[in-house]
Amino acid sequence: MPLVRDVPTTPFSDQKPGTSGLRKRTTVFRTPHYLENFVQALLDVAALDAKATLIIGGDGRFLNREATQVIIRMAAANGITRVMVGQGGLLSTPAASHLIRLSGAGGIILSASHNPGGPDGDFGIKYNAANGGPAPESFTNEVAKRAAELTSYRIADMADVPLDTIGTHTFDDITVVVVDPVTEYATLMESLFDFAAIRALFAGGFRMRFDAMHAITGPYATEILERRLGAPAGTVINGTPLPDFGGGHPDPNLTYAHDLVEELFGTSAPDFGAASDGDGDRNMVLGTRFFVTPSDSLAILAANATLAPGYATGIAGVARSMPTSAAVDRVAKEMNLPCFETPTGWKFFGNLLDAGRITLCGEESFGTGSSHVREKDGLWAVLFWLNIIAVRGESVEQIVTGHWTKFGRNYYTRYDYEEVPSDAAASVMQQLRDEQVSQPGQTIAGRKIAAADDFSYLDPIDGSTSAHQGLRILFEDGSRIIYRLSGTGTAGATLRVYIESYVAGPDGLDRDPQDALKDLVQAALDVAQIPQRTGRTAPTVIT
Ligand code: VG1
Ligand code: CO
Repeated sequence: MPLVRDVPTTPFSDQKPGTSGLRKRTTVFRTPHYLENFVQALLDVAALDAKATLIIGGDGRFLNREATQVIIRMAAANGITRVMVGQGGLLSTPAASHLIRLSGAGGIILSASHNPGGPDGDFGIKYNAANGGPAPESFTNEVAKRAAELTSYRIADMADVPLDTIGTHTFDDITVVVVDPVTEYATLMESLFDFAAIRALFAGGFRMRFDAMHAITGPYATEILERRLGAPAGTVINGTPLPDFGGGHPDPNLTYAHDLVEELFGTSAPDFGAASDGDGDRNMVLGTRFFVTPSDSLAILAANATLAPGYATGIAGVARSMPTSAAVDRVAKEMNLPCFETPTGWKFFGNLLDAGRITLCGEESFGTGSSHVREKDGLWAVLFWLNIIAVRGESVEQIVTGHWTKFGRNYYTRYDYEEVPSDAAASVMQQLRDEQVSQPGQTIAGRKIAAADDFSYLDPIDGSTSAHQGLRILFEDGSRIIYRLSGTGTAGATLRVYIESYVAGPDGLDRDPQDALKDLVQAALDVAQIPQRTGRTAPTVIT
């Protein structure tokens, strides 16, 4: 029996209330006892049965390996007898979710998602429950409370686990099963999509580029796209996970996935481009010189769901986060499907998925997913698109413009102001709330306001309420302006402004979104006095 030590520590109470895990600068996680304190709090609140299996894996960023070893030693000291971990300590977030559902009672995911990594970047840790999804707010608030009162943690004195060696490693008190991180996930994808049709597509000369951004999806995309689906070698770029993501910002958007965007908008552009984020749960989809907004992507997947074998019998319903455009609502209406509007963050979809009320869900922030796991899933969305392209025999652009012709187009843009001083960001929100600057009946940018509120969600499954989820200005013509503060930033505050306007067509469907939304964007900035209050004349990122 290895020695179990009770190590004294000072309490840390750093978790933002309501967030699904802890995301901080790597330097903060390297503060003595900091990681251990949080892990002890997680293990205390999770209170796993001794026979239960704990799944552990991360996105390969700096500290992933060391943290994995620490968690295993702490699991052993806390009476957990079986742990399953991805080889090298790696698992994408959706693959971890799948493994938890297959063989675990819960899991610890090491990632700060799309935030940069490395010694000067960010690190993160979160707990997923037995359904494979991010733990609910009640759990995470309990963890934050526990972390703030802990004065010691338990850790076993045991040898390092050979994380690179697949197989079962037995120690005195704990069995550690090291698995290939890709195999089970790839099998799940084969069960959902028409691999034969996609293979034929590639065999017919269809050209694709997948940018793994030196993050976790490299090994997954290489195995699935190049090996199982026969896409030519080199289809996957930046495919080796690196501790600092090659110095990049592993966020698949038009700003950060620049290699991919340059190629897809260049002269000999391939037919299809896609990228995923640090931990593999996000996706960006591009056609030849054509960008698909994530909100449209969700709507298009819903409208075409039955083309994929995994959804051939139809879908139960759909859900989108509040700031996501209402494009999917129109599809739901046409298909006579239930449609839910939830606060930002995947945990709200979990209850609806568990209850069988929805099959597909998504967010404007490049996240789409389904009932196959309880996280959003980047590569899944990419394979779904490939399946639809293969069956319909149309280009990405044809599929999207055809969709607009049928359903109309929700023009959409998001402005992000990153690292704004917290008090300035708070004052923007406070002013909007207090002074009630937007009133029903008032006209902004030629549009009449129908309602203005602070979004609150009543969970139809567990009856819990989540209030203050974003300020909304809703216009009579269906346009919307939304203001929200990010819950995932690690420095200062990130202010997000979401702007949407609907055009039914048949005219006016092919405008540039920034041009189509110009007046509404200006109005959104004016109403919130963003330049005056934040000193920012331009956003950090426009999507
Ligand atoms: C952002 C996105 C949100 C997403 C969250 C986690 O949150 O806007 O839609 O669910 O990141 O995604 P926020 O609070 O910063 O707006 V990930 O890929 O970091 O798990
Ligand atoms: Co992510």
